[in-house]
Amino acid sequence: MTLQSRLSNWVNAFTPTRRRFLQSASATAATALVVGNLPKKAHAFAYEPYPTDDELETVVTSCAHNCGSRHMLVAHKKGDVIVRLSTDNGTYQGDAYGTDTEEKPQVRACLRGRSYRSRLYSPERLLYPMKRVGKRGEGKFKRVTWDEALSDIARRMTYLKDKYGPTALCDQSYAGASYGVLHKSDQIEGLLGRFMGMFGCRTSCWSVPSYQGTTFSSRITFGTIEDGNEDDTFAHTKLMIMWGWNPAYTFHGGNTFYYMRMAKQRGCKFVLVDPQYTDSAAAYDAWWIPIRPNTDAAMMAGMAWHIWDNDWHDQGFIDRFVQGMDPGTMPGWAQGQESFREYIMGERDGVPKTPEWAAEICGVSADDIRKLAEMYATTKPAALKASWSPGRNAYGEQYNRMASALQAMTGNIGILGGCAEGVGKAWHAEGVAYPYDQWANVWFASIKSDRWAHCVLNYPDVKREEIGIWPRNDELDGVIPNIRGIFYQGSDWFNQLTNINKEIEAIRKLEAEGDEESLFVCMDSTITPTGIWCDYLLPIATHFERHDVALPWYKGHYYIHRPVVIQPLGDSRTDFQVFTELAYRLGFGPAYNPKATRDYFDDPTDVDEAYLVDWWHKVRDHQGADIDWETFKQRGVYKFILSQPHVAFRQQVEQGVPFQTASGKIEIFSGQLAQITDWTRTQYGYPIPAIPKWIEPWESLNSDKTEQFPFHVISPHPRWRTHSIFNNIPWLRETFSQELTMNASDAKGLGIGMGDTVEVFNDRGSCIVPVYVTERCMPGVAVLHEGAWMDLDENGKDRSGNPDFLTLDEPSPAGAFAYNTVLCDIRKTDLNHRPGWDQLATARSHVFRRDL
Ligand SMILES: Nc1nc2c(c(=O)[nH]1)N[C@H]1C(S)=C(S)[C@@H](COP(=O)(O)OP(=O)(O)OC[C@H]3O[C@@H](n4cnc5c(=O)[nH]c(N)nc54)[C@H](O)[C@@H]3O)O[C@H]1N2
Ligand SMILES: Nc1nc2c(c(=O)[nH]1)N[C@H]1C(S)=C(S)[C@@H](COP(=O)(O)OP(=O)(O)OC[C@H]3O[C@@H](n4cnc5c(=O)[nH]c(N)nc54)[C@H](O)[C@@H]3O)O[C@H]1N2
Ligand code: SF4
Ligand SMILES: [Mo]
Repeated sequence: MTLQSRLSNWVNAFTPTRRRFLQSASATAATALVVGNLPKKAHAFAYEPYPTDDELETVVTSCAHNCGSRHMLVAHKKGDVIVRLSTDNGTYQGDAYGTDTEEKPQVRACLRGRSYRSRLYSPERLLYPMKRVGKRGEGKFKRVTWDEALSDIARRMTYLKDKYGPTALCDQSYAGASYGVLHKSDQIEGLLGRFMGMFGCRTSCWSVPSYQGTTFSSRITFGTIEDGNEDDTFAHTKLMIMWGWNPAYTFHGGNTFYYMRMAKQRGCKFVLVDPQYTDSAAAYDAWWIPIRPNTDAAMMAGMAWHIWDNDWHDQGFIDRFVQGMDPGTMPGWAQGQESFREYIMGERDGVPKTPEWAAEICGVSADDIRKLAEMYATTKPAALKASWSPGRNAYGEQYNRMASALQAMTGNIGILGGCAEGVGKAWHAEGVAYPYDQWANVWFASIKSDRWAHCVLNYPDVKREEIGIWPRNDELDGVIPNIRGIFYQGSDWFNQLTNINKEIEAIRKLEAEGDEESLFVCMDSTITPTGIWCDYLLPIATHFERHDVALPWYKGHYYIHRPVVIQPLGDSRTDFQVFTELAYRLGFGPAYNPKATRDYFDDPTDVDEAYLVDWWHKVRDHQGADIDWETFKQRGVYKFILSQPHVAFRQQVEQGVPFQTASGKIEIFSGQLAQITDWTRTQYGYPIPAIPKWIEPWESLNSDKTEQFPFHVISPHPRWRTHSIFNNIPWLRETFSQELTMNASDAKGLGIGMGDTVEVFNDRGSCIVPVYVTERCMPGVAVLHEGAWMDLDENGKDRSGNPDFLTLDEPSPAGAFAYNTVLCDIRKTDLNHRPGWDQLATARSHVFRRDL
């Protein structure tokens, strides 16, 4: 027998033909009949076969959310119902089926995107405006009309502004609706900021949970957050160090894995520095270096020492492009101040940051630190991809700045196959289609985002540095905001910010002052944990139900058209419609949405299209897109072909264009920081050294607090969710579940076995979750993914396993959320874990949908 026929016999043996399948199906049905003794006719098939694509209408659109990428979804619909979703197959930009090249890759959806139908039509979908009737957090609402909801909200906004001033309402919108050009949710370009700014009442939130430490580092060092290469450059690297980066789970671009596999095929070596051995490490056969969380800056300092000690640094690069790397590159005005090299070699403080010194702190052996330093300094080109997670820590900014120093001292910046990330924003998209003018991002106070509860609880006895007030040049400078309410738009921040118990305390404090004295509004497409704590829930049309264009996330160079695929479900409206209508009620409708008239609330079609057409003109004029709007709409996607791989700072390094810093150089010694004299008058509040330094975090495996709380919890991002989005989708929870991952020796020490349920707790809170026991996580560390929908029991204990009951709301000076700076203890419990609200869907929708 040939191999071919052996194979086909083998395949046939396992593939039921339709006939065989029908026979066995009716046999099962017949058996059931006998058992049930019902004289009914057996049906071979309980439902109609699926319609084929040619019976359906096909519409190209994109997936959404703050998930690390932006992929194509293709809706196949019957009437107004999406019956199937597929993704890019190469044809939608007019190419042959299967086109998928290095220059023009397909943007294929991940498992979350492909399950989107179940989010769209989920029982948790919010269909009507709802008004709270129980206590905050109790989850009791009644259905109201839009008119009732918006008149009451407008009235209460006016009351709060008049009584408590222009800081009374806090904007906590975030990136849930991110990366559309028109329907935006975020602090800087979002629709809510402009709405509240025009209204004249807004406390904004300036620190970003994702990467404030990293952003700070990129801006201080390079003068920009656009320090990223496009993903195809990874295919050209010879050494890839994944530092706290797990692209198999947390995407930072749509096709990262494809290009990294290409690098692997071309002989690239991979290293992972991470407390856990990740799927990315497994995929690329990486050398795993387990590191104690929140000690990365120390390990990097040890590497820098070893590189200098062996003269492996690129002095030519340093002399041309870097400020303050060594005494010779210090600016004239700062002569005599400590340079980075002096710090590392211990010339001022008498502590050389040797690999041995670092090993004590980070738990990696000095030999391994030396080995990695040598690999990085002697392999050209080499990519040190310093991801955001290790920066989501106390003094996380120091880790990212230290990484930039390593990248610069080895001359791996601005070259193909190198890497300067950092934030990693690469190709610059034309991002805003709605009126973005002098009213955008107007605020009357701006604070570190996870300090609102602290501010409410301690008002007015709060020092400006405690909440990181951003300075102003007017009489409002330093005014402590009197926060009386929050608008959540595209954000589940009540569930996602640090120290949820403190947020609960704050919201209850306001509630105790009476219903009129505060206002919490949640605009979302589903019922969310945040919504449960709000006074109004406003149903928002999803990106399948409104007209927009999707931008790529931090990487990628394409646009995807998002038509109205189906009509908005229930009574939902777009965010833009809601703000426009509210603006009319508050007296500034025409200014807020200049292309609209009052009937925009009923039909946004022409106005949205007009904004998008204007935007496409900009794309054509500024970016050279060579098709018109109608053709773009018809194809659904426009992929730019770049003349060469996009490498950040290529022009600076190849042509001597100055960097965007004040000195025009890569500032390892920051001129800006060096000149600050009164830190309390900056948004940072507390001192930050002018050069990158190791600073001991307030809790870690090295601190005394381990006697009480011996485990360090990190909370990376889940593969099966985008933060909290998709937590209610059973399909996705069948792929992965919320678990506490811990080392086998630790579990044994606690008498805990695989699958046991534990309580993870510290002095801030606790949560209940099952355990996954493994060797893939280093001893002393426990991993608990962020984004579970908090689910409090009658004793106020979270049964969902949400790590933000454990995190501290004390941010790093530069604003980094310290999500990964958490000690805790773990004990076995009889309490049961509740994985997702959909288990209670019937009960929940009853509570939410009945008329109370
Ligand atoms: N412990 C811990 N906590 C963390 C993190 C961590 O690492 N550890 N990471 C943090 C990070 S980096 C982030 S970015 C945050 C994310 O925090 P969030 O931004 O709060 O998280 P999401 O779950 O993405 O919530 C977005 C919400 O927007 C809604 N939404 C989506 N589209 C639209 C729309 O068009 N309009 C409106 N009005 N709503 C829409 C979604 O339904 C969802 O409820 O979480 C942070 N929390
Ligand atoms: N699937 C999915 N993808 C996403 C998101 C999502 O929710 N789901 N969210 C998106 C968003 S908004 C963001 S901000 C990014 C986040 O992107 P990242 O910050 O890169 O992602 P994380 O998953 O938090 O962490 C990545 C790795 O860092 C490790 N790590 C944690 N603490 C430390 C530490 O102290 N030191 C070291 N060396 N390693 C550490 C974790 O074990 C994990 O393997 O992801 C984006 N992509
Ligand atoms: S990575 Fe994000 S945009 Fe892409 S399919 Fe998954 S959830 Fe959707
Ligand atoms: Mo994020």
